[in-house]
Amino acid sequence: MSAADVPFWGPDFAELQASDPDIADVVLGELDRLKGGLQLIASENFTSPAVLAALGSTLSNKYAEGYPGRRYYGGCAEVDKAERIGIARAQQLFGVEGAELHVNLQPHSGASANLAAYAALLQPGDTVLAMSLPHGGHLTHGSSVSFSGTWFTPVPYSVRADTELIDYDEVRDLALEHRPAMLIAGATAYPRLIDFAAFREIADEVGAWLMVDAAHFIGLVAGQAIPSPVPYADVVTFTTHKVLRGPRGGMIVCRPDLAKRIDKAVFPFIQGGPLMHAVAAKAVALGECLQPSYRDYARQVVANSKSLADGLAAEGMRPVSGGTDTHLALLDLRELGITGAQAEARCDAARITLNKNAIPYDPAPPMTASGVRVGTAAVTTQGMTEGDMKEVASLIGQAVRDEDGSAAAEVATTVSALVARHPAYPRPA
Ligand code: DSN
Repeated sequence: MSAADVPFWGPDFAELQASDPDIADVVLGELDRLKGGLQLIASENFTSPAVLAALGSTLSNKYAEGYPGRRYYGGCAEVDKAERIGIARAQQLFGVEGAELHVNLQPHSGASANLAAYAALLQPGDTVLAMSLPHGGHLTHGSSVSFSGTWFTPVPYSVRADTELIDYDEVRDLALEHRPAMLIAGATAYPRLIDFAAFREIADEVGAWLMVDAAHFIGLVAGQAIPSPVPYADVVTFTTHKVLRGPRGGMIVCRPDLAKRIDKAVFPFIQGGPLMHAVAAKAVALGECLQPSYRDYARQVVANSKSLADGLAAEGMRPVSGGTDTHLALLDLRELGITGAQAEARCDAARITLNKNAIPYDPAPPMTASGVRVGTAAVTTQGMTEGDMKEVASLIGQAVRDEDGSAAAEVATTVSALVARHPAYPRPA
């Protein structure tokens, strides 16, 4: 195709600079921030240029309420293709031999996916048994500030105080006592594998639905680095932008007999028109996950996470539960005498981005917190391996101990040198 044949469409940065230099500066500033520092927020990643191209495409213009072949608007032939391709890829990626899998690519976010699952399976007031927020759950798992704790009756389960692991006996006891309509497995700050078979058994014993919120770890499932919840759950909800490395958004997979309930809950119950540019970008990301290189990536994410947790332990930060099996680690900072909020701010000053996080049974309030959470999805995308994680751990150790800020510039310089060796979004050769 000659240059003249390339269709004029999509992201044109020169056009943005010419027509809106203020926002163009923000875009460049954010790219500098991403490229110039260490990105260790466990729920973030670097999407590929192909995903970004689909996101910036003219598919954003299209109204397509409904589902492929059954839309409330004309002109949907092309976006129908994108959605069908994405669904087929998700079925290939997450499907289990011999069983059909229904896929909904339209939730705008993980919270929307969860709201749709509640709407599909529950009545207002129903009881939901889920991990408590301070122990690693999510706002949509029953917090009083979310629909989940306001319109439904939450019963929280915790992790054990001694092992900091899910106590399946407690989950079962609570289920038998409260007879929930739904059990939720899945968390935002739980570094260990979850026993989905145990959850299934408890759900069956009390006649509850089992929803798995797999947002954090679904990318590791896609890369076959950890076991899948799909054979056990009635419904699996997730975001597409964490380890999965797609665009910001949500997705649901479920048993085929729940397909109509889930689809109707997503549209028209909680959402209107789907974001077809995001649906297409999800399809691109799912295609990338089907490549053999993505399996190597997922395995490396876990190897890096273990290495980073070990390195941080050597720096005096205690890994909650003793370590990690996934992409994230949660560190207790109390032995260092600093709070999570202080550590976050000191790391920020050294161009290391991570987040303060409550640890189980945290004596500090959430905005202070006694811990930090780190994840290795983004640094692994930029090609870092276990040896780099040792350096990252040492840099975090130096940053968090930097009480007066005098070391921040020097740590930042070393961070810059490290990320320059593994550039995010390198210029094409
Ligand atoms: N806010 C996300 C996280 O950081 O884990 C979960 O939705």
